[in-house]
Amino acid sequence: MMKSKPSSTELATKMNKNSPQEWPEPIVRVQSLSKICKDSIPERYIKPLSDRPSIITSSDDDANNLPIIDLGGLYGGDPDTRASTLRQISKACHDWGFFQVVNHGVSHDLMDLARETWRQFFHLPMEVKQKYSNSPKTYEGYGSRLGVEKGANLDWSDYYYLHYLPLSMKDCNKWPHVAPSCREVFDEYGKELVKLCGKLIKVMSINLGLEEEYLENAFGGEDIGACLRVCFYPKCPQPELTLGLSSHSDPGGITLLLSDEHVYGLQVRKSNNWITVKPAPHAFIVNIGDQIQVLSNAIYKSVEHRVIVNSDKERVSLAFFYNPKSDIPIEPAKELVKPNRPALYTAMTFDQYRLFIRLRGPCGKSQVESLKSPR
Ligand SMILES: O=C(O)CCC(=O)C(=O)O
Repeated sequence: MMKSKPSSTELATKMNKNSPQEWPEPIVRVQSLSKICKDSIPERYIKPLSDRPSIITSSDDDANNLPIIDLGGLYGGDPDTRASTLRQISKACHDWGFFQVVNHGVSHDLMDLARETWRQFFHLPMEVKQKYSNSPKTYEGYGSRLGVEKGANLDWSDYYYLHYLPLSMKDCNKWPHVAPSCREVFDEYGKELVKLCGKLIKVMSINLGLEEEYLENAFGGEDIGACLRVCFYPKCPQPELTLGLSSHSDPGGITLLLSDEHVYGLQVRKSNNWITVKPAPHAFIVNIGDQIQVLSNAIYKSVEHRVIVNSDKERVSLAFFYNPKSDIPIEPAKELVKPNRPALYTAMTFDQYRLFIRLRGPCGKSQVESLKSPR
């Protein structure tokens, strides 16, 4: 008898049991490579021709930059301005899956301080940073690769990953100690961003025609997850051959990215082009992750993005991920399932889903596509 293909849930449960504990080979810090590779990069970092940044057009004109939305209109008390802001966000979610927000309520000083404190971390001596080295078990700490496939092609970046929520996962002792008050800065930054994500997810619920609290409750209410990945992209002698971060969509709910204001790098897929994002001063770049795509039954889509690197400038960015509680099944909202639009996805917990991502590393949109219900 022919054996039926395992469902994505069965596969993830099986993988959970075999969750990798160690990296498959010694970790090489890209920052160290950047110092020694003056003219060329090691072969492992060279991307296949079709993925290299140089052969895909990117548009630099302003009309093609991400929409910039002033969030002040949501809370100013004027119903027309509020309705117009909701519409702008709705349009951006449909058209781009990405937008920038300004007047978002997070202190500019805190944003600058958080980014510059993290920059300092990456400029500490290597032996200090190595004390925070991570493993693929939780990814928490200082890392240089995503995915555990031996011999895999790698990206030109190092990173630091830490948990904010749920509180049971938050362990400030695993956060780096860069300067006396740095952990307070990182803590305050996390609290402010959780608040902002809470506001944005309400707006998305309303725009989808759901109860204001729907998405937040589907994410687990008080028990949502939040984590930060700080990416460090060192200078690269051959930026045309590699990527700082390969094309991927974000696995979680929504992401708030604080980009390096002076060094471009993020590219977003729009139709068949890669658009290089020009960050507005003190803006957060917001994007929809795979879990919102699933909950909205693909009315909103998580969009592929990637990062290019520079030969003469390093870049630091802070990606803050607001995620569902790890163990509740995420599936399309019943209100968004209609006879002419059946549920596109089978339910899966975020824990199971994240394991897919962590084993394989960035893979375009193939991960969320793999969740599609068989038809
Ligand atoms: O560095 C960036 O601009 C984007 C980072 C990103 O996409 C990620 O960390 O998932």
